[in-house]
Amino acid sequence: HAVDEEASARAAAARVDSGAPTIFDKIISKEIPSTVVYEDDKVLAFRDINPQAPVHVLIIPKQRDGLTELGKADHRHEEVLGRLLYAAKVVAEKEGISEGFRVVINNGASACQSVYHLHLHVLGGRQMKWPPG
Ligand code: D5M
Repeated sequence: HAVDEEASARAAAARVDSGAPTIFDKIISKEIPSTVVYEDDKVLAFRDINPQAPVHVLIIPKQRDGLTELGKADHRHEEVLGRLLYAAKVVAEKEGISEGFRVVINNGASACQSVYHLHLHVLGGRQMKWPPG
C-alpha cells in the first residue's frame, strides 16, 4: 500500500545515528534469536526479519567499532569492509543465488537506514528492478 510505504519510509528516515547500542548487539550476543546463515571471527550473517526478496540476509561486523554507518568508516576499517563484501559472495553461494543478487548499504536517514550498526543487505531469489526506490 503506497500510503503505508510512504509512512514507513518517513519513520525510517526519522532515525538518526546517535551512536547508541542497537538491536544487532543483542543478535551478536544471541540475546535475541536470529537465523544465522554464515559466521566467522569478524562477521555475522543472518536473515532479515522483514524480507524484501525470497533471500534477504544481513551481514554485519561483530565489532561495530564506530561503524554505525559506512560514512563513518576510517582506514582502520578497511579490512573488515573487505571481509563484509567477501562474506556477501559466500552467502550468495550458500543461498544458491550466485547467478544474480544485489548488495545494498543504506547510509543515513535519507537512505532509510534504520539500524546504526553497519550492515550489508544481500537480496536475491527474484528479478530485481532498477533503479531501486
Ligand atoms: O535495515 C535494517 C534491517 O534490519 C531491516 O531490513 C530490518 C532488519 N532487522 C531489524 N531488526 C531485526 C531483527 N531482530 N532480526 C533480523 N533483522 C532485523 P536498514 O538498512 O537500516 O533500513
